[in-house]
Amino acid sequence: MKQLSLLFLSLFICFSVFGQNQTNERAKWFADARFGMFIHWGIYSSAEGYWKGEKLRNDNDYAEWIFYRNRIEKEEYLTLLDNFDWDEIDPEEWVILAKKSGMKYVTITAKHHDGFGLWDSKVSNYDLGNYTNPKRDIIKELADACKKHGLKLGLYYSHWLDWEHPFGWDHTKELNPISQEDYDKYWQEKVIPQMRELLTNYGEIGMIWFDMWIDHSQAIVSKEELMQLKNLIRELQPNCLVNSRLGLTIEEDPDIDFKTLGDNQLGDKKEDFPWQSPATVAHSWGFHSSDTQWKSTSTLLKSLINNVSLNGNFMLNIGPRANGDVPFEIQQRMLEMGEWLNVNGESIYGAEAFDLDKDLHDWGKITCKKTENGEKLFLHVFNWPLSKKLYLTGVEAKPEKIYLLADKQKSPLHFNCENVFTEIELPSLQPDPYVSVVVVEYKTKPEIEDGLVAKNQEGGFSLTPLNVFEKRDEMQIEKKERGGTIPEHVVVSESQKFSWKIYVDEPGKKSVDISYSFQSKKGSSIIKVIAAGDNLVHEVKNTGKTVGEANSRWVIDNYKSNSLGEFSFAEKGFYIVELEVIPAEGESILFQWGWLK
Ligand code: FHN
Repeated sequence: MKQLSLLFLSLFICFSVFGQNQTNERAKWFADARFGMFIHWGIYSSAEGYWKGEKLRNDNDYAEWIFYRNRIEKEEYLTLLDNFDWDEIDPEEWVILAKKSGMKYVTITAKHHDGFGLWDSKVSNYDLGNYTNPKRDIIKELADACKKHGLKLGLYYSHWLDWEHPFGWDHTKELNPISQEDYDKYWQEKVIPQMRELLTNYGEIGMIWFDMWIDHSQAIVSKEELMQLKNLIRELQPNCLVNSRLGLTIEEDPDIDFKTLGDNQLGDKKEDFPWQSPATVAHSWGFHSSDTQWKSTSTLLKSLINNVSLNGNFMLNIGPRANGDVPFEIQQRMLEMGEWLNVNGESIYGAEAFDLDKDLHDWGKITCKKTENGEKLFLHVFNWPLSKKLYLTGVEAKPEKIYLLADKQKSPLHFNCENVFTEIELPSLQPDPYVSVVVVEYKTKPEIEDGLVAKNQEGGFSLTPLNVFEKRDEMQIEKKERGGTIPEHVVVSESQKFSWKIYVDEPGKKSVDISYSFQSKKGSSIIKVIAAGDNLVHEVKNTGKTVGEANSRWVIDNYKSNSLGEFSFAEKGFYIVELEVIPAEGESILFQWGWLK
């Protein structure tokens, strides 16, 4: 009986938190901040991806891994410090760059995997205090600069890996394992006391950013050690955040503050628990002289917006050089983001995901914010429509006012709103570089109509297996293959129905096209479309083969769009479009998508 009540209680908790903001008090500032700076800087910065003329030994060219990858001796590695120009190095410049870029926090590699501390650590000889004269303490300098400029300070601390300590973990120990007891010596004599130093001597620490990407059950570090570390943080700085790469699962310990996605992994679903993507501007985290994979400002800005539109944060990395300089390519992009945020920051800081499906609109992403007078939606227009008309689908309320966020006067944009459909008239020139933001104000939080297919920029409806009205999760969608030359599709071997819900704002005739691949020559397979009280029947035809890639014997099934005819939508309103794919016995139709316009 007791067990049963516990089960009900946990189910109740589960359902009652579902869909609700699960940000704890500590993490509120973080969820509001949305955008932060990551700094990978250490001895490796002066190697610039090369050791004695040899490039880093791994195609995953992370410059900060050179110690391990190129099998460098611990003492010889320190000779890299000879290239540091201490007169030039000024962490305040990084903080100023963060501030100008619109970032609200800075997280630096206090100790990366090489085990070298960027402060004067009393419990290790492998840190800046021992190798600079006069002594430098980068953590202190950065902490002071953050305080001065009003940014939060985060410290990256490599807890699991430490390549310098005899009992720290490096992957060669997979060949010559060390005992749990020896590993615990490293933990008790380096990790715990260093963490104590960092949490005691530098004022308020906003977050400790751990880095461990496998479960502790497959690693040398134990759950008890991880708990000890987390408890120490809670004891010394109760407001300090801890990320999920500490290595405990949320089931084991729900008391972590935010999830960390994979490196450069952007969000793809709305989450109610705070989360963050760590990202690089090129590929490497530490400075690498031959890394040229610079992402554009547009890509980086859209990554930030994407994450905020799903309740996530974006922490973008700089890898300064050994003289403290931040590569021009990084500065340029970050400053451009800062300029954009200067105008449009209201749609990012303190903004949240809106309830509509993340891919509903083809023009961009939506964030929202509660205000004193109601609710604002921020429509981030990635692609300014040629028609100068912006279609917002799925919101069941009449806006109070619509304007461009870049327009200080808030001059109203003309709009027309019917039921769940709002058509906004845009000026012919988009006001901002990269992305412009249209603000839609409502009196209260508007209701939404879920499951709709939005009218796209061309004025049609793209009906795909992904945006069906019902049983979306049950849909067996074959992923695209062969470099995308074979598109996403559903293999239909027995009669199958698909349905979509649309809102028609412009009554009249609309034509329907269906795209599929069919390789049999036998007749009698059909596709039927039912809408607006009418139906169209199409005899499925062989679509033949095509060449996917030139000169490489790349022959693939052809997917072809077929015109089926027209429906007459007599009135404005909601309609269900139903498609029935009916293959003849023993045949398969590969259904791709439908188009209604
Ligand atoms: O191995 C590290 C890497 O050097 C870098 O610090 C990144 C940042 O997220 N974390 C690890 C790999 O995931």
